[in-house]
Amino acid sequence: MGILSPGFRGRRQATSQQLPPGQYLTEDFPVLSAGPTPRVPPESWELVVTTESGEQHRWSWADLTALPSETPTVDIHCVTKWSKLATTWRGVSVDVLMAEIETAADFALVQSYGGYTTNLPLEDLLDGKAWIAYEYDGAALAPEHGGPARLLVPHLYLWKSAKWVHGIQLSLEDEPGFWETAGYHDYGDPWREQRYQGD
Ligand SMILES: Nc1nc2c(c(=O)[nH]1)N[C@H]1C(S)=C(S)[C@@H](COP(=O)(O)O)O[C@H]1N2
Ligand SMILES: [Mo]
Repeated sequence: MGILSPGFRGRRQATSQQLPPGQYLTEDFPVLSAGPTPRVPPESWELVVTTESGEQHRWSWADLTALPSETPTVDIHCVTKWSKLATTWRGVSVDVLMAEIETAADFALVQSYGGYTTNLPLEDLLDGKAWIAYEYDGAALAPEHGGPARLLVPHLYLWKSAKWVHGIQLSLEDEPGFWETAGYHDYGDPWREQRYQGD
């Protein structure tokens, strides 16, 4: 014993009532946006997944909301050090979208209405770890929190959960997004406190 600190492994489940290192609890829901809130009416909202070969797969709002949804209850962790435990969302698992897509890509660059981008390994979007979320706490997702729909990837710092999600570019190579280019960590695991490059 003693190599792993208590709780380092085996307690990474949602709603573990444990906080990653350096985080504090908040009850309210802060808004963090790098620019103005884009107003995207659901009728004109679209999600486009583009594969490494340039093939595009599109979902309208009607398409998305007709797919089977899930209501994950998860903890969320912002790199500015607030965490919120047991938040409940509704959304479509990224697995459902990817089921119809053939790709050999290892990476995803997620693109938002308004120009924000963030990158992550494709595997971090799969196997029940990520959703295209369109409800929060039983109500339509508010525009300032990313409505009509945002990515939700709760096992990584929340900057990876792109609000107003519009596109996912799949690729063989990792391409840094907005905060990653500005010096934030490429991966962003809160349990390993990967806040900045070099952490
Ligand atoms: N499109 C877009 N998505 C974004 C951001 C942003 O500025 N633009 N900020 C990120 C950051 S740094 C955080 S902490 C969370 C904040 O989500 P919230 O405003 O719903 O709390 O959104 C992430 N997704
Ligand atoms: Mo953040």
